[in-house]
Amino acid sequence: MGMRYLTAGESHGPQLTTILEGLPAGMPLLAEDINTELARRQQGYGRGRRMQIEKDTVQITSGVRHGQTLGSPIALVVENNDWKHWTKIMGADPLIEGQEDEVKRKITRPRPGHADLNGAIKYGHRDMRNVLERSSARETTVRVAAGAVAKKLLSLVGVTLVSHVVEIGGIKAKANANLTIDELKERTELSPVRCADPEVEQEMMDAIDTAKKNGDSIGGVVEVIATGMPAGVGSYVQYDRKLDAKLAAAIISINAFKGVEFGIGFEAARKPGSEVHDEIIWDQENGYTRKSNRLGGFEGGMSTGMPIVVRGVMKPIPTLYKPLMSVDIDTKEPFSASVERSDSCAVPAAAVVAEHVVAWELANSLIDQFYSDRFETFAAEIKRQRDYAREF
Ligand code: EPS
Repeated sequence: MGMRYLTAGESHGPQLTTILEGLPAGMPLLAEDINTELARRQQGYGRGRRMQIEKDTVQITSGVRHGQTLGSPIALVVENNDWKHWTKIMGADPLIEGQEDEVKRKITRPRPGHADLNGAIKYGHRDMRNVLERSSARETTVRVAAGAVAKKLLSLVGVTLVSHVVEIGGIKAKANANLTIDELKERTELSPVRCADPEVEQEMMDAIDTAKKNGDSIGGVVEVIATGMPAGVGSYVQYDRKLDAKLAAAIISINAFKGVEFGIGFEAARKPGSEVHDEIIWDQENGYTRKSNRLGGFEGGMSTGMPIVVRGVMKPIPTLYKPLMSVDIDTKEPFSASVERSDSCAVPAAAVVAEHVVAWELANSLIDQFYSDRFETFAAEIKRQRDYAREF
C-alpha cells in the first residue's frame, strides 16, 4: 500500500503537525535526524525576520520508542514560536461579542500570484488571512520533517540525496559535473545561498539585496540528486505508477514551484535522439549502467540505477513590499495588494524542501515495491534486488 502522510497547521497557529503511516517497524530514528534537516531549511540568504523568531525542533509524539519505529503511525509536531504573538488573532475559540475589532490583520486585498483570491472564492472567506495562513510556505517545515524520516530510511538502504541551488534571479551557477556528491554537499552546506559555485555566490546575494531594496522578490532553480536507487523502481505499466511522474508532482506541490525537469530536461526538445539517450554498458562490479546520464536516472517511468537528477523552478514570492495592483474585495476598488512580512528570496530553503519531498517519493516507491512490516527484511529485499539486477 505504500506510505502516506498528511500535514496540518497554520503559519501563525500553535503548531505544525504531520502523521506518517506505512513505515516498517524496527527502523532507527532519532529526533536529531529530523532536527538537523529542519535547521537546514531555516537557513539561506534572503529570508525575512520570521526565521529569527523560530527555532524549529520536532517532538515525536507517536510511533517511535527507544529510538526505533514501531510500525504504528508516526506523529511529528513542530511548535510555532510566533504563536504567542498571534493567540487572539489565530485562536480557535469563537470571538467574544464586542471584541471583533481585536481581529486585526484582516486581509481584503489579494496578492497577485498568491492563493489569496482563489482560496477566498473557493471557501467563501471574506478575510483572506483564512487562506494565507494555510497556503503559507511555513507548512514546508513539516514536509521536511516527513522527508527527513524518509531520508533516514533511504540512507539505511544506500540511497544518498543532495540538493543545491543552480540559479537565482537569472544568475546561473556553472555546471559542476566534476564534483563528487560529497564535495557538492560540502560546498552547498557552506554557502549562504546553497550554491556550489563560489564564483556566482556573491552575485546571487547581490541580486537578493537589490530585490529587497526595491521591495521586490526573486526566484530560481534548485536541483536534487539522489544516488544509489536500484534499477527498476516505479513502473511503466500504468500512468500512476511512474516514479518520475510522482517526483514531478511532488516538486510542483512545493509552494511557488512552477516547473520541473529531469536530466537535460527541456534541452531534450532541441537535440537529436543520439544526443539525448544514454548508451548502456555492463561490468561485473556495477552491473548495467549508462555512459552518460542525460535522462536524469529515469527510463519508462522507472529508475535506471543512475543518479536521479531533478530540477524545480521556483517563481519569485508573491508578497511584494512594493505591491502590484489588486482589488479590495469589500469595495471592488483598485488598491495595492496587501503587504505581509515575507522573504525576498526563499530559493535556498526551497532546495532543502525539494530534497525532502523527493526523499519521501523515493522512500515510498521502495516501500511500495519491497514492503515488509520489518525494516530488516525490507532492507534485505532491496539488497537482493540490487544483486539480481547486477547479474541479470
Ligand atoms: C511565508 C511568509 C513568511 C515566511 C514564511 C512563509 O512568514 P511570516 O508571514 O510569518 O513572516 O517566513 O516562511 C516560514 C515561516 C517558514 O518557516 O519557512 C509565506 O507567506 O509563505
